[in-house]
Amino acid sequence: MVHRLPWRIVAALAMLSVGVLLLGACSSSAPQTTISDASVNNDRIWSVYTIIWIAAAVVFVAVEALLVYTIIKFRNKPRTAHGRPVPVHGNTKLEIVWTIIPAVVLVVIAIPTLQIIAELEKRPSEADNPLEISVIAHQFFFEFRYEDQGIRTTNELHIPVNRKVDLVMTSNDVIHSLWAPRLGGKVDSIPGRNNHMWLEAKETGEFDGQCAEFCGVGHANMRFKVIVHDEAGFMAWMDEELNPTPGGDAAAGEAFFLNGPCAGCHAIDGTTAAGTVGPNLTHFASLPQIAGVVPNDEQNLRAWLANPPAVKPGTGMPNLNLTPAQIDNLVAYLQSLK
Ligand code: HEC
Ligand SMILES: [Cu+2]
Repeated sequence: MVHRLPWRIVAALAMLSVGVLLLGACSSSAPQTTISDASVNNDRIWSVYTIIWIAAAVVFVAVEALLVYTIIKFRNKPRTAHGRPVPVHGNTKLEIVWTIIPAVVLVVIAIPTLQIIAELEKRPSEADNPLEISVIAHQFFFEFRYEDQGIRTTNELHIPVNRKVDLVMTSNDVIHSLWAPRLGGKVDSIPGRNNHMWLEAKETGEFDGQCAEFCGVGHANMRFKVIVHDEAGFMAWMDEELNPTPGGDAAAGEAFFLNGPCAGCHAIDGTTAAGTVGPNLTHFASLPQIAGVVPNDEQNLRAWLANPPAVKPGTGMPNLNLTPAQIDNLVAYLQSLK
């Protein structure tokens, strides 16, 4: 018997370290954690999570205590044992108790859960002064339209802090799902249907998000960012979108290319862009023509980016509804790809 002991210790240590590692993964600063209080809606979910966690911990301790007690109390005692254990059949009192306790636990969990589901499903009212944004999912990028303000963005959801954002979600093709784990979600975008979801960020900053519903070959690249601004920053952003300062920023263009829809279809060697639907753009600036139809100059590149099918009818590159600022940045970046 003694020779088994080290193995048990090793196994116990291994389980302990796995547990510690798993707990480490719960850090609320991880970029994709749902255990985050960066938004009001995640806070609400977290409050139910806490209740469930405590209930589970109590049940765990009680059951393990009973188990350990039983193992010790009814263990095989070689010196006193004479024959088999006494067979027992049923114990009505015990069975009633262990039916009622779980029922009570489930009710305790169900009440706040249902309350919070209802709260999260409810559309913000006028009194909340929500910012309404339409979300149109495409293979493989998200388009955000601020209809009242006349602004459109791709893969960048700019929102103000401490204000409810009312997202009206649909899809252009297949089912997608918008999910920014630290802020909340996820709700499906379904063609021909408007789904609703609200968010209220409590912190400014940048938050990662992605499509959470397998939607085709570009699914893994269907990422987006939520940029939460303070009140003044949000106004400044809107202002810049509506009246972009001329002259593009190549670094911003590159960031947009790699994180936006472009990388889903195009590859650029030496970067993470590895799409295969469209041409490889590693040396785009050295090409004589754009899409083989017009000379490769700045004006034509702007026209191409603004609306490819208008330059080359039937082309496989869709109109991505880029904003003037995005086009400026992309032109600066693409022209640096010699
Ligand atoms: C849905 C896939 C798709 C997406 C998304 C896409 N493209 Fe394209 N792109 C294509 C295809 C296909 C072509 C080839 C068009 C043709 O020749 O008819 C192309 C062509 C181009 C060309 C001309 C290349 C050449 O060799 O002449 C440029 C430049 C370009 N895309 C830039 C971009 C940028 C910048 C983005 C992101 C804003 C982007 N594309 C997003 C599919 C895509
Ligand atoms: Cu998707």
